[in-house]
Amino acid sequence: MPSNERLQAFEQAWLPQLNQPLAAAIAADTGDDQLAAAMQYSVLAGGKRLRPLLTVATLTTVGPTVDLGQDWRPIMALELLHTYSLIHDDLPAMDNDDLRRGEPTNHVKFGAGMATLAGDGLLTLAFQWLTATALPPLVQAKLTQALARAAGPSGMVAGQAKDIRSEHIDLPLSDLRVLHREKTGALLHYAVQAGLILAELPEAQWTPYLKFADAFGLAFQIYDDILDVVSTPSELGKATQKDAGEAKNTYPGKLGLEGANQALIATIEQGQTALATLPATVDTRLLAAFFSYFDTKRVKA
Ligand code: GRG
Repeated sequence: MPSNERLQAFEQAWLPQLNQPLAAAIAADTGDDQLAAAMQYSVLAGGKRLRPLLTVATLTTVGPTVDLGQDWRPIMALELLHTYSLIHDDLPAMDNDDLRRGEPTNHVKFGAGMATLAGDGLLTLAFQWLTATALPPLVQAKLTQALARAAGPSGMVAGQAKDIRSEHIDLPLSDLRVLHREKTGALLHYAVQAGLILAELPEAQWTPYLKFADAFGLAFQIYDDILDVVSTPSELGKATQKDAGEAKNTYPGKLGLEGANQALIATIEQGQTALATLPATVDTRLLAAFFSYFDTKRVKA
């Protein structure tokens, strides 16, 4: 089966299970109706659910059959946290964007104060959901530690701080890689790590999976930068051509579109090489299929 079809079949099998309980679960855990509405608005606005899908794919690859049962909330916690980061990133004090996931941004709809609180609520609820089920206490503790490290001041928040500070400053490519690793890569790293923790795979066996995750994360950001240049707002559901306008540091800005596409192809190859180092008994086709998300033909040579 071609990779893109494998990924589509996997998405079709899992998205309903991941999405269906979300609205009611957010409402059940939120003590204010307007706040719940603001939180639900962005979570239900139609994201790809790439991060929880990566967690389930890792679990499927490592473990036996996956039955989320009552335990889907620890997996969707990451989507809550990711959505918080988008809401806060869009705020007037940050990127000041009006369109996200094809809809008006949270602050356009609810005002900046309520949007800030919707983000705060989602960030906090993510940690509540990590520890809300009957998973073994050590698994809960490891998930909590790993998500805090990925999302907080040693990960995504640090990357966002660098991003804000480096506008109108020309960063060397090596610094840009660090920024991307923190801002975008850390949550994708965690997405795979969460699958390894949930599967209770011994840490000595984690390296190839995490190398795959880190290559996927860098490729994801390079592709996001490429799409900003080559797409229209209606294709992406958000503003485009923003990076150049704001003199942001990007791969296309530093290497040109073709150079960025070459870097994307090389990064995908690194991820595939990492998967190839896993024992032959591990079926890596599902994780490898995630690379079909990147259309390297968007940029004509
Ligand atoms: C506010 C602390 C804080 C951090 C914000 C996520 C983020 C950090 C900034 C968003 C800016 C950006 C364009 C990052 C590039 C990668 C990215 C996170 C894209 C959006 O993720 P997708 O494509 O979105 O998975 P959907 O809507 O499908 O979930």
